[in-house]
Order: sequence, then C-alpha cells, then structure tokens
Amino acid sequence: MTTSQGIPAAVSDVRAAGGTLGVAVIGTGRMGADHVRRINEVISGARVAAVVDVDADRVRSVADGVEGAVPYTDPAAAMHDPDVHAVLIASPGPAHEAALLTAFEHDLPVLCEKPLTPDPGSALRVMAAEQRLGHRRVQVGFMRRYDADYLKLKDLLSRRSYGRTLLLHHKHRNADTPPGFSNAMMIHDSLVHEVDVTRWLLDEEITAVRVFRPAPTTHAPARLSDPQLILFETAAGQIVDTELFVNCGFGYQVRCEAVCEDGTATIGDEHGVHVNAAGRWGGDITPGFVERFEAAYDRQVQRWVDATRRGETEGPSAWDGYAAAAVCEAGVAAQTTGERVEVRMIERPAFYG
Ligand code: NAD
Ligand code: ISE
Repeated sequence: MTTSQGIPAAVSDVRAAGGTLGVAVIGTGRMGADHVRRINEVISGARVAAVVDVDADRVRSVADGVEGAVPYTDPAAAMHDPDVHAVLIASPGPAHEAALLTAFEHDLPVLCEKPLTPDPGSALRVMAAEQRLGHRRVQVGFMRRYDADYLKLKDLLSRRSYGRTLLLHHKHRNADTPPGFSNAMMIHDSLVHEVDVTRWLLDEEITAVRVFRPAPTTHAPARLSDPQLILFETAAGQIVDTELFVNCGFGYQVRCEAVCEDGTATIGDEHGVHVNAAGRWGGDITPGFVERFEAAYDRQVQRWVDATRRGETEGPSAWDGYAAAAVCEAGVAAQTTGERVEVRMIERPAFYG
C-alpha cells in the first residue's frame, strides 16, 4: 500500500508513531554483516528487523548477535514480514535483480549495494519495474559519493574553481582479492566505482573504453591480469585513466587527481598520523575498503534511512546503476578484445530527471 504522497504505508505509519524503520539486510557476508553492525550500533532511525542469507548457519549466527533480528534464508519471505519496512541488499551482484523486483512488489524502499545488477539488460528490467511503480525506490550503494574528500572534489569541480576539468587520474589498489576473483570482476566489482565517480564528478557520460593489460604481477592468482590500465572517453572529450591493481599486497588505496585548466586537485593521500623517527618519515595505509570508506558507508546508510523516513528517495539512482552497467559491459569487451569499445546506452528516461 502506498499513500497519496507516494510514501509506502508502512513507512508512513512508522513515522507517525515515531518508531524506527525495520530493515531487512539481504546477504550477510563481508558487506552485509558490516551494514548490520552499522544499523544496529552506529546510525539512528532504523533497526535490523530481519537478516537473510542462503547460508543458514551464517544468517543464524548474525541474527544471534542482534536483538529483534529474525533470520531468513529466503529474501521473499523476509519481505513478507510486516515488521520489514525497507531493504538493504548486500548479496552478490547476480542476485540483486530478483531481490529488487520482489522489493518493488511490496513497494519497499531499497538501498542496493553496487553493482545495481551486473549487466545492462537486467538493469533495464529493474528500471522498467521501478517506473511502473511511478516513483523512485532505489538508492544504489556507490558510497564514494558520500566520502568527505570526494564531496570536496565534486564541489571544486562543479564550481569550476580551477576552470574546466580536462583529465582525471584514478588509482584503485586492493591488497588482495577473494578466491575466484576474475578479470571480468575487476571491471564489474572494482572499476565500477571509477565509472560512477567519473560520471558524477564530471557530470558527463562515458562514451568509450580501452583496457591495457601489462605484464602481471607474480602476486596475482593465475589467469588474473593484474594490474590493468583503463581509459575512458567522455561525451565532452575528457580522458580519464584508472590504474586498477587488486593484488598490490601493501594495503588499500583509492586516489583521484583532477587536472583542470588552472590547477590540479588530488584526494586520497591520507596516511593518518605522520611520524618522523630514526631518520625516516611515514604513516599508515588502510588495510581495506571497510576501513577506508567507513565514514562514507555510515553517511550513505544514514542518508538513506533519513530520506526513506521522509518518504523520499535520493542519491545514486537505478539510472546511475544502469549507466555503470553499460560502461562495464563495454569495459569487459575492451578487456577481452584489446580494442576501443564504444558504450551503448539508451536515452535517459525523463523519470530519472
Ligand atoms: P560476500 O560473498 O562476502 O557475501 C555475500 C553473502 O550473500 C554471502 O553470505 C552469501 O551466502 C549471500 N548470498 C548469496 N546469494 C544470496 C541470495 N540470493 N540471497 C541472500 N543471500 C545470498 O560478498 P560481499 O563482499 O559482502 O559483497 C556483497 C555485495 O556488496 C556485492 O554487491 C558487492 O559488490 C558489494 N560490495 C560493496 C563494497 C563497497 O565498497 N561498496 C565492497 C564490497 C562489496
Ligand atoms: C569490492 O567489491 C568493492 O566494492 C571495493 O570498494 C573495491 O575496492 C574492491 O575492488 C571490490 O572488489
């Protein structure tokens, strides 16, 4: 049921009663378990009403640590629970479409971890279903848009503080990769963040992709071309490069340098406390994304809860998820063929502004 203002009835009731939003967290692996902790301990206005995982042992052990959280192994069953008012999807990308379509059947607001879906065809089906509802219900978990440094950079570039932006240089380094991580996952799981922040920072679509695969590090698993260098072209003629190195070994680093007509701006060189000792200087490198983007994840989830309680949906939309999937599809083709591949996208529907 939806109110005449387009607010899900359950959310409207929670708001009227001054209660907290009951969230079902779907997928309780690395990210899902961290989001459960975040909703339970860090942010306000929401509580974990249900946790869902196809792994029955895992979901039971996560539920055991959270008062009031009911464990489920079937996402659809959790979304039937009257105590569930909103859904946070943190299952693997290929499972997102089914969970999103079920959430729409119940008109439940969704925060969906990136990627929205792994390919443009499924993203289009999600967009079509959301448009049939007649109102936006999905925020995509592109958390870099909530990182304090990225927000400052976005502000500088939007105000043209140093003139037009000509180039972006991204660096995206992970210490290592989980078992089974493939070349295609380097695009869909890792590069998808540079795809999104490039579109967001420049306010331009990416039109073509090239991927270079230099001689790999000996630390990468067999068959993984690591590092890779990716070039984007934008509709406005800017060139954007990304060094993607997901088995660098030494820690987690995400950097971005914008080259503008009258200056440059760089983010991501944070090393915590800077120490001078024994003839050397230095600081720490964050071990992983959970630590590097902790504040951004917190802000992302709090903003989603606050908007949902107001009956609104904001932040990265299903359109942004679709656009990212279209660029990633071109990226995987460019990676496989070694050719420059143009991005194929539909026109942006008026529904997405
Ligand atoms: P993970 O493998 O650690 O956990 C996934 C969990 O989902 C597992 O417990 C698995 O049993 C469960 N699962 C699988 N299919 C399911 C289904 N159909 N329904 C319910 N549960 C199911 O993966 P992860 O690293 O936590 O990644 C989860 C999501 O978060 C992915 O979309 C990933 O891209 C995203 N992610 C985002 C960031 C970020 O920086 N924003 C970082 C890591 C992962
Ligand atoms: C992971 O899924 C993420 O989203 C991280 O932010 C990224 O750095 C990593 O490469 C991905 O595998």
